[in-house]
Amino acid sequence: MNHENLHSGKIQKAPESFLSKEGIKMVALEARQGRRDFIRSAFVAAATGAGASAVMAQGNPVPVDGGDPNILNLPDHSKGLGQGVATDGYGKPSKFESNVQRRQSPGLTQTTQSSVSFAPLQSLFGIVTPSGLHFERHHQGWWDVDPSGHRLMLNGSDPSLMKTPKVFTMDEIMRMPCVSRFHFIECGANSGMEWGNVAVPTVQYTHGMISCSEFTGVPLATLLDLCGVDLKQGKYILAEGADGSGMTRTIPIEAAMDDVLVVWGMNGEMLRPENGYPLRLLVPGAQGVSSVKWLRRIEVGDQPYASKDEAVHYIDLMPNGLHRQYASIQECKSVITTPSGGQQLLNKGFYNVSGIAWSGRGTIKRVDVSMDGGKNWREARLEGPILTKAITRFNINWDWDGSPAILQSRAIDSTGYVQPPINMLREVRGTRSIYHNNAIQSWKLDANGEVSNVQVG
Ligand SMILES: Nc1nc2c(c(=O)[nH]1)N[C@H]1C(S)=C(S)[C@@H](COP(=O)(O)O)O[C@H]1N2
Ligand SMILES: [Mo]
Repeated sequence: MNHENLHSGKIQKAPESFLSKEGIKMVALEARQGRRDFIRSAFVAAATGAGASAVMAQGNPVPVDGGDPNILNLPDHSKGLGQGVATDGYGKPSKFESNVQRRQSPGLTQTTQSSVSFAPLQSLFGIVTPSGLHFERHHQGWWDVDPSGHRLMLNGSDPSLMKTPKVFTMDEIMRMPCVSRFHFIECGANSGMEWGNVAVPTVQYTHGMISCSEFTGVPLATLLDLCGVDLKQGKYILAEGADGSGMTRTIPIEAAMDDVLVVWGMNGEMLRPENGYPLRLLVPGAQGVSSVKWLRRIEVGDQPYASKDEAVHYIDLMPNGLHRQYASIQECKSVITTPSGGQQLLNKGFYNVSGIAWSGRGTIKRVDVSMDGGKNWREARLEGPILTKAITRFNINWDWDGSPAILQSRAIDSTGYVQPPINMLREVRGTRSIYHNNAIQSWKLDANGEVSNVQVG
């Protein structure tokens, strides 16, 4: 009898024990005889006992030598009847994953409405942030807005800037030709505490104000075209949110006509209320504040608006005392998420060092990783898909010899820009900034395996 091994893609002969009613006994016998593949046979015996399929029976071969003998003790879930389909209608993570949560930083003032929750980057894989773990930033709390009452208005600051201003319902917007794209949203203040040499303990709090999702919506260009925007006079747009924060942001018309989206979908379903349900702006590559949530109005103007969120907030205080304004693009950046601050390596040996990289200007071209604080660098593997203005996952093999180390990652984007060391960035931008820290992050690994946040270079 032949059947397919789904893991190796090879056709294999079924082991004898698969056909045996006395599989478990045979396994024990094989173990005494020191057969290397007895664990696979044990799976076979267990699987047939529980009535499982031959495919499961061909699961991962595990070498026997020194293997955990518990593999031979069948747990209840292999012998009994499982639960029926989940009755709550919307799935939840395993109870064993309940520590994977968005959290408020212990280093920031805890308030109920003007708040931030950080994504648990240390627990995530790949490039997509599960919607329930997307970081949150609210200037005046969030609302679960009724879509049937929600409206979006497009108008000109002067009638000459837009021929036919319009008010859209959600139904009207969702009938339009839509696109789905993966993009990150990163708060301009992500990693902001590090400017002042404050070593925030974990990657959740140093970098957890970035998330990446597949967003679905209509290009803003489609709406602007529909309303007859005058692209000769119209130089900027103002995006306005429907929450009490009076959130308004200026966006250059070139971006508005390029890849800016008016989105309702996030990771295959409607936006979550805390992320702007039912409608938000998404300005790919720009600091998060430009992606106005609960979007209610787009105005076309002929000059920047200098609203409170661009004249008083979201400005960078430079060493010479001047402010840098409208610096909205999130420059190329990366961080190692495993291992990272607060984690502990169990012993020396092999580790898959993993992290994320992104650039507000395009795709990630390369990520280098150093284990000695930036003296030597090795190129990491970039895992696909590599998408523009989205998170890219990188991995690199490492054999830890048990001695202290300093782990760093350095990303290079499609424009050739290289992520800078923190002190190089400080030379240009000083130490008084809050926003736009895209410096290389260093994790110190002690001989006892403890990982902590340090500033190097
Ligand atoms: N209307 C409105 N839009 C908003 C905000 C807000 O408070 N109100 N916060 C902004 C900020 S500062 C950021 S970083 C992002 C955060 O998006 P998220 O909460 O979906 O992660 O939304 C932006 N859009
Ligand atoms: Mo933000």
